[in-house]
Amino acid sequence: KNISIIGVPMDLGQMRRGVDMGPSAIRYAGVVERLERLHYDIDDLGDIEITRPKRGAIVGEENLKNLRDVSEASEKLAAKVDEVIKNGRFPLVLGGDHSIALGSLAGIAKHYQNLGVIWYDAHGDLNTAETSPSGNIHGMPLAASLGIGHKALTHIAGYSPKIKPENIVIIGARALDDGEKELIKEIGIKVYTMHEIDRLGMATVMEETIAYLKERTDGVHLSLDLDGLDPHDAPGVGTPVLGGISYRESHLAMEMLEEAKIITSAEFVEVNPILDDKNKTASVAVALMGSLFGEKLL
Ligand code: DIR
Ligand code: MN
Ligand code: MN
Ligand code: MN
Repeated sequence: KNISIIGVPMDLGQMRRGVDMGPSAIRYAGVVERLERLHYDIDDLGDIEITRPKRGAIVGEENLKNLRDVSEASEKLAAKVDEVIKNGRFPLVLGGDHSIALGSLAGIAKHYQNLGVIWYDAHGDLNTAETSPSGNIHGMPLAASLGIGHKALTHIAGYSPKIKPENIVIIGARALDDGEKELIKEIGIKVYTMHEIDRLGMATVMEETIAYLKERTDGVHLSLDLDGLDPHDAPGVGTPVLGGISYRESHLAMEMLEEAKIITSAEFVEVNPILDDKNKTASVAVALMGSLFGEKLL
Protein backbone atom coordinates (compact mmCIF):
# COMPACT_ATOMS: atom_id res chain seq x y z
CA LYS A 1 0.00 0.00 0.00
CA ASN A 2 1.10 3.54 -0.71
CA ILE A 3 0.39 6.16 1.91
CA SER A 4 0.30 9.93 1.44
CA ILE A 5 0.56 12.03 4.59
CA ILE A 6 -1.21 15.39 4.70
CA GLY A 7 -0.66 17.75 7.65
CA VAL A 8 -3.40 20.22 8.58
CA PRO A 9 -2.11 22.83 11.06
CA MET A 10 -5.62 24.01 11.96
CA ASP A 11 -6.63 25.34 15.39
CA LEU A 12 -9.56 27.59 14.46
CA GLY A 13 -12.22 24.96 15.17
CA GLN A 14 -11.81 25.45 18.91
CA MET A 15 -10.42 28.01 21.37
CA ARG A 16 -7.20 26.49 22.74
CA ARG A 17 -4.15 27.43 20.71
CA GLY A 18 -1.42 24.90 19.97
CA VAL A 19 -3.29 22.12 18.20
CA ASP A 20 -2.05 23.69 14.94
CA MET A 21 1.34 22.24 15.93
CA GLY A 22 -0.11 18.72 15.95
CA PRO A 23 1.27 17.72 12.53
CA SER A 24 4.82 18.74 13.55
CA ALA A 25 4.53 16.92 16.86
CA ILE A 26 3.40 13.76 15.07
CA ARG A 27 6.24 14.03 12.56
CA TYR A 28 8.77 14.51 15.39
CA ALA A 29 7.30 11.41 17.03
CA GLY A 30 8.50 9.52 13.95
CA VAL A 31 5.45 8.75 11.85
CA VAL A 32 7.30 8.47 8.53
CA GLU A 33 10.05 6.18 9.88
CA ARG A 34 7.53 4.04 11.76
CA LEU A 35 5.45 3.35 8.65
CA GLU A 36 8.45 2.94 6.34
CA ARG A 37 9.60 0.11 8.59
CA LEU A 38 6.36 -1.66 7.61
CA HIS A 39 7.48 -1.43 3.96
CA TYR A 40 5.03 1.15 2.78
CA ASP A 41 5.87 3.76 0.21
CA ILE A 42 5.37 6.95 2.23
CA ASP A 43 4.95 10.32 0.59
CA ASP A 44 4.79 13.20 3.09
CA LEU A 45 3.01 15.97 1.20
CA GLY A 46 3.69 18.53 3.95
CA ASP A 47 1.05 20.84 5.37
CA ILE A 48 -2.04 22.48 3.91
CA GLU A 49 -1.68 26.25 4.16
CA ILE A 50 -4.02 27.70 6.79
CA THR A 51 -4.74 31.42 6.72
CA ARG A 52 -4.85 33.26 10.04
CA PRO A 53 -8.29 34.42 11.27
CA LYS A 54 -10.01 37.07 9.19
CA ARG A 55 -12.11 39.70 10.89
CA GLY A 56 -15.67 40.66 10.08
CA ALA A 57 -18.72 38.46 10.41
CA ILE A 58 -20.58 36.96 7.50
CA VAL A 59 -24.32 36.38 7.45
CA GLY A 60 -25.34 33.38 9.49
CA GLU A 61 -22.08 33.21 11.38
CA GLU A 62 -23.66 33.32 14.86
CA ASN A 63 -22.24 30.64 17.15
CA LEU A 64 -19.93 29.40 14.39
CA LYS A 65 -16.46 30.63 15.36
CA ASN A 66 -14.06 31.25 12.45
CA LEU A 67 -16.62 29.86 10.02
CA ARG A 68 -15.09 31.40 6.92
CA ASP A 69 -11.53 30.28 7.67
CA VAL A 70 -12.55 26.75 8.66
CA SER A 71 -14.63 26.45 5.51
CA GLU A 72 -11.77 27.71 3.30
CA ALA A 73 -9.25 25.33 4.84
CA SER A 74 -11.70 22.45 4.42
CA GLU A 75 -11.98 23.17 0.69
CA LYS A 76 -8.19 23.03 0.36
CA LEU A 77 -7.94 19.79 2.30
CA ALA A 78 -10.79 18.22 0.34
CA ALA A 79 -9.01 18.95 -2.95
CA LYS A 80 -5.75 17.48 -1.65
CA VAL A 81 -7.37 14.31 -0.30
CA ASP A 82 -9.30 13.87 -3.55
CA GLU A 83 -6.03 14.08 -5.51
CA VAL A 84 -4.33 11.50 -3.26
CA ILE A 85 -7.17 9.00 -3.78
CA LYS A 86 -7.19 9.64 -7.54
CA ASN A 87 -3.49 8.71 -7.49
CA GLY A 88 -4.42 5.38 -5.90
CA ARG A 89 -2.86 6.18 -2.54
CA PHE A 90 -4.12 5.94 1.05
CA PRO A 91 -4.72 9.39 2.60
CA LEU A 92 -3.39 9.72 6.17
CA VAL A 93 -4.40 13.12 7.53
CA LEU A 94 -2.71 14.65 10.60
CA GLY A 95 -4.53 17.32 12.63
CA GLY A 96 -5.16 19.90 13.71
CA ASP A 97 -8.49 20.09 15.49
CA HIS A 98 -11.38 17.86 14.49
CA SER A 99 -12.97 20.47 12.20
CA ILE A 100 -10.55 19.14 9.57
CA ALA A 101 -12.76 16.06 9.18
CA LEU A 102 -15.04 18.30 7.11
CA GLY A 103 -12.36 18.51 4.45
CA SER A 104 -11.19 14.91 4.74
CA LEU A 105 -14.69 13.51 4.31
CA ALA A 106 -15.49 15.93 1.48
CA GLY A 107 -12.46 14.68 -0.44
CA ILE A 108 -13.02 11.01 0.37
CA ALA A 109 -16.78 10.45 0.18
CA LYS A 110 -17.17 11.20 -3.54
CA HIS A 111 -15.10 8.08 -4.24
CA TYR A 112 -17.56 5.73 -2.51
CA GLN A 113 -21.23 4.81 -2.85
CA ASN A 114 -21.53 4.00 0.85
CA LEU A 115 -18.63 5.36 2.84
CA GLY A 116 -18.44 4.03 6.41
CA VAL A 117 -17.02 6.14 9.22
CA ILE A 118 -15.59 5.11 12.57
CA TRP A 119 -15.67 8.15 14.86
CA TYR A 120 -13.32 7.34 17.75
CA ASP A 121 -13.95 10.19 20.19
CA ALA A 122 -15.09 11.19 23.68
CA HIS A 123 -17.54 13.50 21.89
CA GLY A 124 -20.18 13.10 19.20
CA ASP A 125 -19.17 16.14 17.14
CA LEU A 126 -22.84 16.22 16.11
CA ASN A 127 -23.62 19.82 17.07
CA THR A 128 -24.96 22.64 14.92
CA ALA A 129 -24.93 26.37 15.64
CA GLU A 130 -28.33 25.84 17.29
CA THR A 131 -27.24 23.06 19.68
CA SER A 132 -23.56 23.90 20.29
CA PRO A 133 -22.73 25.09 23.80
CA SER A 134 -19.43 26.59 22.55
CA GLY A 135 -19.77 27.70 18.94
CA ASN A 136 -16.64 25.66 18.23
CA ILE A 137 -16.77 24.02 14.84
CA HIS A 138 -14.66 21.04 15.96
CA GLY A 139 -17.84 19.91 17.77
CA MET A 140 -19.81 19.92 14.49
CA PRO A 141 -18.04 18.02 11.67
CA LEU A 142 -20.00 14.77 11.92
CA ALA A 143 -23.34 16.60 11.80
CA ALA A 144 -22.20 18.75 8.88
CA SER A 145 -21.00 15.68 6.96
CA LEU A 146 -24.49 14.24 7.40
CA GLY A 147 -25.83 17.40 5.78
CA ILE A 148 -26.98 18.97 9.05
CA GLY A 149 -25.89 22.54 9.83
CA HIS A 150 -24.70 25.71 8.08
CA LYS A 151 -24.29 25.45 4.32
CA ALA A 152 -20.67 26.69 4.50
CA LEU A 153 -19.93 23.46 6.43
CA THR A 154 -22.34 20.98 4.85
CA HIS A 155 -21.42 21.80 1.24
CA ILE A 156 -17.62 21.59 1.26
CA ALA A 157 -16.50 20.48 -2.24
CA GLY A 158 -19.94 21.39 -3.54
CA TYR A 159 -22.05 18.40 -2.49
CA SER A 160 -24.01 17.12 0.50
CA PRO A 161 -24.41 14.84 2.37
CA LYS A 162 -21.09 12.98 2.51
CA ILE A 163 -22.27 10.12 4.68
CA LYS A 164 -25.42 8.34 5.81
CA PRO A 165 -26.33 7.90 9.49
CA GLU A 166 -26.52 4.10 9.22
CA ASN A 167 -22.91 3.95 7.97
CA ILE A 168 -21.45 5.59 11.09
CA VAL A 169 -20.13 3.97 14.28
CA ILE A 170 -19.13 6.21 17.18
CA ILE A 171 -16.74 4.60 19.69
CA GLY A 172 -15.72 6.02 23.08
CA ALA A 173 -18.48 8.59 23.61
CA ARG A 174 -18.82 9.94 27.15
CA ALA A 175 -19.51 13.67 26.76
CA LEU A 176 -22.53 14.11 24.50
CA ASP A 177 -24.52 17.36 24.57
CA ASP A 178 -28.33 17.20 24.82
CA GLY A 179 -28.87 18.17 21.20
CA GLU A 180 -26.42 15.48 20.10
CA LYS A 181 -28.23 12.79 22.11
CA GLU A 182 -31.53 13.81 20.50
CA LEU A 183 -30.02 13.72 17.02
CA ILE A 184 -28.48 10.27 17.59
CA LYS A 185 -31.90 8.88 18.54
CA GLU A 186 -33.73 10.74 15.80
CA ILE A 187 -31.58 9.61 12.86
CA GLY A 188 -30.26 6.34 14.31
CA ILE A 189 -26.49 6.32 14.66
CA LYS A 190 -24.74 3.30 16.16
CA VAL A 191 -22.86 4.40 19.29
CA TYR A 192 -20.61 2.46 21.64
CA THR A 193 -20.34 4.70 24.70
CA MET A 194 -17.83 3.91 27.44
CA HIS A 195 -20.64 1.97 29.13
CA GLU A 196 -20.81 -0.53 26.25
CA ILE A 197 -17.01 -0.71 26.01
CA ASP A 198 -16.84 -1.54 29.73
CA ARG A 199 -19.63 -4.11 29.49
CA LEU A 200 -18.76 -5.88 26.24
CA GLY A 201 -15.02 -5.34 26.13
CA MET A 202 -13.21 -3.74 23.20
CA ALA A 203 -12.80 -7.05 21.35
CA THR A 204 -16.57 -7.51 21.05
CA VAL A 205 -17.13 -3.84 20.28
CA MET A 206 -14.71 -4.08 17.36
CA GLU A 207 -16.05 -7.44 16.13
CA GLU A 208 -19.54 -5.95 16.02
CA THR A 209 -18.34 -2.70 14.43
CA ILE A 210 -16.42 -4.53 11.71
CA ALA A 211 -19.31 -6.90 10.92
CA TYR A 212 -21.76 -3.99 10.85
CA LEU A 213 -19.65 -1.86 8.50
CA LYS A 214 -18.55 -4.73 6.28
CA GLU A 215 -22.07 -5.60 5.24
CA ARG A 216 -23.17 -2.08 4.32
CA THR A 217 -20.15 -0.01 3.21
CA ASP A 218 -17.60 -0.02 0.38
CA GLY A 219 -14.87 1.82 2.27
CA VAL A 220 -14.31 2.98 5.86
CA HIS A 221 -12.74 6.21 7.07
CA LEU A 222 -11.22 6.14 10.57
CA SER A 223 -11.52 9.52 12.28
CA LEU A 224 -9.57 9.19 15.51
CA ASP A 225 -9.75 12.04 18.02
CA LEU A 226 -7.00 11.48 20.60
CA ASP A 227 -9.43 12.61 23.33
CA GLY A 228 -11.24 9.32 22.77
CA LEU A 229 -8.40 7.85 24.81
CA ASP A 230 -8.19 8.39 28.54
CA PRO A 231 -6.34 11.62 29.43
CA HIS A 232 -3.88 9.50 31.42
CA ASP A 233 -2.67 8.00 28.14
CA ALA A 234 -3.29 11.03 25.90
CA PRO A 235 -2.98 14.22 27.98
CA GLY A 236 -2.17 16.57 25.10
CA VAL A 237 -5.72 17.35 23.96
CA GLY A 238 -7.84 20.50 24.29
CA THR A 239 -10.95 18.88 25.78
CA PRO A 240 -9.88 15.90 27.94
CA VAL A 241 -12.66 13.78 29.50
CA LEU A 242 -11.97 11.32 32.30
CA GLY A 243 -12.88 7.67 31.95
CA GLY A 244 -11.75 7.07 28.40
CA ILE A 245 -10.47 4.23 26.25
CA SER A 246 -7.13 2.85 27.40
CA TYR A 247 -3.89 2.74 25.46
CA ARG A 248 -4.05 -1.05 25.17
CA GLU A 249 -7.75 -1.15 24.20
CA SER A 250 -6.95 1.36 21.47
CA HIS A 251 -4.13 -0.79 20.14
CA LEU A 252 -6.46 -3.79 20.09
CA ALA A 253 -9.00 -1.76 18.13
CA MET A 254 -6.36 -0.75 15.56
CA GLU A 255 -5.03 -4.30 15.28
CA MET A 256 -8.51 -5.66 14.66
CA LEU A 257 -9.15 -3.05 11.98
CA GLU A 258 -5.88 -4.02 10.31
CA GLU A 259 -6.81 -7.73 10.36
CA ALA A 260 -10.23 -6.93 8.91
CA LYS A 261 -8.67 -4.84 6.09
CA ILE A 262 -11.59 -2.43 5.98
CA ILE A 263 -9.94 0.96 6.51
CA THR A 264 -9.45 2.98 3.32
CA SER A 265 -8.48 6.38 4.81
CA ALA A 266 -7.65 7.76 8.25
CA GLU A 267 -7.07 10.91 10.26
CA PHE A 268 -5.57 11.46 13.71
CA VAL A 269 -6.68 14.74 15.29
CA GLU A 270 -6.57 17.01 18.34
CA VAL A 271 -2.90 16.41 19.25
CA ASN A 272 -1.91 19.61 21.09
CA PRO A 273 1.81 19.58 21.99
CA ILE A 274 1.65 22.66 24.25
CA LEU A 275 -0.81 20.87 26.54
CA ASP A 276 1.13 17.62 26.34
CA ASP A 277 3.62 15.81 28.51
CA LYS A 278 6.87 15.56 26.49
CA ASN A 279 5.09 14.77 23.22
CA LYS A 280 3.42 11.71 24.75
CA THR A 281 0.14 12.15 22.86
CA ALA A 282 1.83 12.44 19.46
CA SER A 283 3.84 9.31 20.32
CA VAL A 284 0.63 7.46 21.20
CA ALA A 285 -0.86 8.58 17.87
CA VAL A 286 2.15 7.21 15.99
CA ALA A 287 2.08 3.94 17.94
CA LEU A 288 -1.61 3.50 17.07
CA MET A 289 -0.82 4.17 13.40
CA GLY A 290 1.80 1.42 13.68
CA SER A 291 -0.88 -1.04 14.76
CA LEU A 292 -3.39 0.23 12.21
CA PHE A 293 -0.90 -0.37 9.41
CA GLY A 294 0.20 -3.82 10.48
CA GLU A 295 2.87 -3.77 13.16
CA LYS A 296 2.92 -7.14 14.91
CA LEU A 297 3.92 -7.77 18.52
CA LEU A 298 5.58 -11.01 17.54
C1 DIR B 1 -18.56 20.11 22.84
C2 DIR B 1 -17.10 19.67 22.90
N1 DIR B 1 -19.44 19.01 22.52
C3 DIR B 1 -18.73 21.22 21.81
N2 DIR B 1 -16.71 19.05 21.70
C4 DIR B 1 -15.49 18.55 21.46
O1 DIR B 1 -18.13 22.27 22.01
O2 DIR B 1 -19.46 21.04 20.84
N3 DIR B 1 -15.25 17.85 20.42
N4 DIR B 1 -14.50 18.78 22.28
O3 DIR B 1 -14.12 17.16 20.17
MN1 MN C 1 -13.73 15.16 17.98
MN1 MN D 1 -13.34 14.86 21.14
MN1 MN E 1 -12.20 17.76 20.37
